[in-house]
Amino acid sequence: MVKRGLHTRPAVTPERKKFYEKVDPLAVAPLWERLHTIMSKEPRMRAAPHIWKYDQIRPSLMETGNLITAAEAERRVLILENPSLKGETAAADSLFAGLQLIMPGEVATTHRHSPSALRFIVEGNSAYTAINGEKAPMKVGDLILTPSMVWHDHGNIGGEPVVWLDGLDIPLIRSLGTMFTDVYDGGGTHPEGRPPYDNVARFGANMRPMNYEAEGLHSPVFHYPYVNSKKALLELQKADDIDPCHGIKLQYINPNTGAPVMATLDCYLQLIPKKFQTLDYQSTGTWIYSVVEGTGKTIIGENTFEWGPRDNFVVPGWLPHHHVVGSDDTILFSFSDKGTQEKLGLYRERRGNFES
Ligand code: GTQ
Ligand code: FE2
Repeated sequence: MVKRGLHTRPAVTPERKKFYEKVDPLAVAPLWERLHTIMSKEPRMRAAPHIWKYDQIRPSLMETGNLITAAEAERRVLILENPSLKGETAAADSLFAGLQLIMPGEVATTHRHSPSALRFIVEGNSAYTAINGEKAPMKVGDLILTPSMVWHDHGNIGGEPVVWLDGLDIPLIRSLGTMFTDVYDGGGTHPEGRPPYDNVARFGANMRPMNYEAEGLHSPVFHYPYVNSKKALLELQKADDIDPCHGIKLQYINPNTGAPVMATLDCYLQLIPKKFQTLDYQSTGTWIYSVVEGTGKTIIGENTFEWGPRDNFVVPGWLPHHHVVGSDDTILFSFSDKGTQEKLGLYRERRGNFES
């Protein structure tokens, strides 16, 4: 018996070539010519790892403040576009990321869409996102959700520019063919809803209104203030219960179910102590990081990325990676398609020292 490698391409004999050309107009094609390109022993992502250094991008981002208004742009965002996915409006195979700027006095009008979105505040404390008219004041390090098909607008009521990281599931929604969008009342602003922090009070204190019936696939909390999440991490540091791969890594959850905050986006905040070096972690998930505090570097396969506060980097699926933290305790925000993959029974991970 002939021993063959996995999915090798058979020889293209003149006879076969002629056949392939002949059947092409029938809209059929031989799978044995393709198998080696579609099947791989392990995942091969199209996206390469990449880092966006905030200091390098910030001057250009601020320049957009004069280049176009929030009103004209609808959303004034510089896409964090992976160089290996040029023109595809994506930071990775399954995830979109961008840096959004809103200038003092500006409003980004109300719309809604089937893609889910998250905001992680990077700079400035004077903006808000309104969800169905309920304003969530944006403070550096806060996580704010705009779940699928929920009305949202942004505004800046202070005197400083405000920047946040946008994370969306756009590549996934595009590939599923489930894109829907609506503009509110020809571009206006949603009427005032519940008071600020209402959702945090109602659902964010490990309590909820009596007889509340959960609905939807997303968390009823849409604002996770940094003061709360950072406090949890600092308290947990006392327990000295440090995961070798992740340090102290907390998942933001839907309090009704314990599930990820949204059906297609899964968010985390982690503390890695100073001088700590994590063990390699490899998962099918794609991870996009935003550095909140501290400096260090992340080794992703063959690449080393040095980072500090406000830098963003992407770890595409199945690349072993570990973090090396500098002389200060470090806090990293990240979001992922982990939750999406788990719903489909596809998520896999490996921890520690391994060679493929
Ligand atoms: O702020 O509503 O980066 O709808 C991309 C699409 C931001 C937003 C993005 C959006 C938004
Ligand atoms: Fe939006």
